[in-house]
Amino acid sequence: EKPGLELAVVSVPSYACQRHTPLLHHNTTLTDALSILAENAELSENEGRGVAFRRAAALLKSLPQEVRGAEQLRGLPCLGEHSLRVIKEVLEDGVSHEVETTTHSEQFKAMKALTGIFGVGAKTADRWFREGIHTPSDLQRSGHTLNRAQQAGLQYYDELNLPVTKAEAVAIGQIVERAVHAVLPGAEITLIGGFRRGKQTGHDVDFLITHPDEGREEGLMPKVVSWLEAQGFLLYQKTTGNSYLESKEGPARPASNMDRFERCFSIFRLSTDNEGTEIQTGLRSRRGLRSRRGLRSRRGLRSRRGMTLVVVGDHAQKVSWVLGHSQCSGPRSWRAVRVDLVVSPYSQFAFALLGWTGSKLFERELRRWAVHEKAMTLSSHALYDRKRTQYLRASSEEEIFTHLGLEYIPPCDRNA
Ligand code: DCP
Ligand code: MG
Repeated sequence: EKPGLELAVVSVPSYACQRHTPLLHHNTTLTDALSILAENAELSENEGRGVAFRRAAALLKSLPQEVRGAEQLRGLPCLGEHSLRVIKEVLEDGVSHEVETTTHSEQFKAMKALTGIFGVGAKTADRWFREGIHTPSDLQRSGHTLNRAQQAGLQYYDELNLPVTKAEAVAIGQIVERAVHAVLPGAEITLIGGFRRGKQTGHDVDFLITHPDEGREEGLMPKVVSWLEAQGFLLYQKTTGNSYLESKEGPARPASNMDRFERCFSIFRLSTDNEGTEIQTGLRSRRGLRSRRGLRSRRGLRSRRGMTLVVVGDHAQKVSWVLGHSQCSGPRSWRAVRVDLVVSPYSQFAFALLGWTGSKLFERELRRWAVHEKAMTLSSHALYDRKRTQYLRASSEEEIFTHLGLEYIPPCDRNA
């Protein structure tokens, strides 16, 4: 026994939605290992296994200090046999054999590369992998017929796999706001997803749109999309209508986790050449590059045909431009960014906000808590009390937590 190393944790609740989980925590070596195994399970469509690893990782993220020995884990929930084995291995040897094997496996690498294409899920990627397609280039050469989303995903592959910065998210937010206010003044736009939880980067930018006068938001998305398209802001978009009312989804069975809001999956063309937009990204304007010529070598910028390597401060980004048939040969003045837009009626706004802030595991745990501990069903549209056979209204996230008998957890502590 090493005195003083015992975690000062009397009891840790077992649902992630009962805990505060900050973005920065003390056990990243362990959670990185577990996340790889979770990812591998999800890519192999073993959802149960994936969730088990995610829950174990989330538990470690919520601990107030670093775990240094397995004895400190005694009595903690969410740590299954397999996760414990991996944790012990990492604590003792610094690495887990299973994690090493996974990261080096051809299948894992290929599945990650292929599902990294926008519009490609695990099922499709697995089918291609079995045909010998391991990379986006293999796919391009294969001559497979791709849908519109996948074509865009392949075309902008490198850029869409660059993290989106907070500054870029803010710049996109300004464009979305202009678009929404041009077609519906008074509408409200909220940044949701990982950025609302305080993340500094994301794989996309998510926005929730609503209007205080219920009903005014109906049919809003096609108008917003038309405005954005006319202004040249969209490289790709697919809009799906609101199907909540037609879904006849009884309160007892909110069939899937997918909600039924009017939604737009898109790829934005974000200008990095705009004098008015201060974008703190590695991608600088052409004019900016020229005037900063003196800084070139210091910042480590090198240009080759079709390839730009930009290193700004500690934020190094490798960008291989997919110039395609474009006539321009210099560095491009815009980048592609994945953006999700969701429209919610005002009366469902609090539920939509809670459901779209994440993290995915936090959401899953909220729904599990509701069903198993409270006999309620929670979705991004509503909360239904099965015992009282009625819907419970809420105009804020705080009220929903209260209905669920949970302590309020702010967005920055939902990073489970
Ligand atoms: N969400 C969900 N279930 C889905 C889709 C979304 O619970 N099927 C919620 C949880 C997510 C949020 O919506 O946190 C946004 O989804 P993202 O995939 O964009 O995830 P994040 O924004 O959290 O992370 P990232 O930084 O990768 O974009
Ligand atoms: Mg997101």
